[in-house]
Amino acid sequence: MFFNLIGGDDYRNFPVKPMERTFVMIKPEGLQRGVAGEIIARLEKKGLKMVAMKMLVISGDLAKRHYGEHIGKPFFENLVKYITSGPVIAMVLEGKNAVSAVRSMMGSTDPLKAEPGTIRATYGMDMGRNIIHGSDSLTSADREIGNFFKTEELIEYTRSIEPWVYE
Ligand code: IDP
Ligand code: MG
Repeated sequence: MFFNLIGGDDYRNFPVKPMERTFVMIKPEGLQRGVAGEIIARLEKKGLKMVAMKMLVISGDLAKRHYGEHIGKPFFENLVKYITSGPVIAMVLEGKNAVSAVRSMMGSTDPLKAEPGTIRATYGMDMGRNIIHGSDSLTSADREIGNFFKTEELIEYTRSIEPWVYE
C-alpha cells in the first residue's frame, strides 16, 4: 500500500493522516475532444494532489493487464482495441479517501445514467466513450499504479495548501 503521511512535523500542529493513492486515466476521447485539461483541473480543484502524470499510447499487453478483470466479456476486445488507439493521460492522485473521491466525481460507467454534474455525465454519451478511468478499490489502485508507473516516478512533495484542504 502506498501510504503517505503528510504534515507529520508541521509546526502548526497539522494532524498526521494516512492518504490514499488512486490511479486515474483520461481516455483517448478526452485528448481528441480537447477536454483533458478541464477534467484534470476538476480533480486538481477538488484538492487531490498529483503525484505522477504521463501521456502515453497504451500497448496491447498493458491494456489487457489493466482491464484483466473483463477478459471474456463481450465488450473486452473492443475496449482493448479502443484504449490502445491513441494517447491517454495516466496519473496518480493522492488524498483522503482518494479512491472513492475520484469514483464519485466520475459518476456511473454509463454516462447517461451518471449523476448530473459528474465527469462522465458532463462529458460523455456512451459507455465505450466515458472519458475517464479511476480505480475502484485500494487493491485495484495499487495494481494499476504498478502497471503504469515505476516507484521512482511517484513524486513525494509537500503542498503548503494542505491545511486548507484538510481539517
Ligand atoms: P468502470 O470504468 O466504471 O470501473 P468497468 O465495469 O470496470 O467500469 O468497465 C471498464 C470500462 O469498460 C468502462 O469504463 C467502459 O469504458 C467499458 N465498458 C464496460 N461495460 C461496457 C459495456 O457494456 N459496453 C461497452 N463498454 C463497456
Ligand atoms: Mg472498473
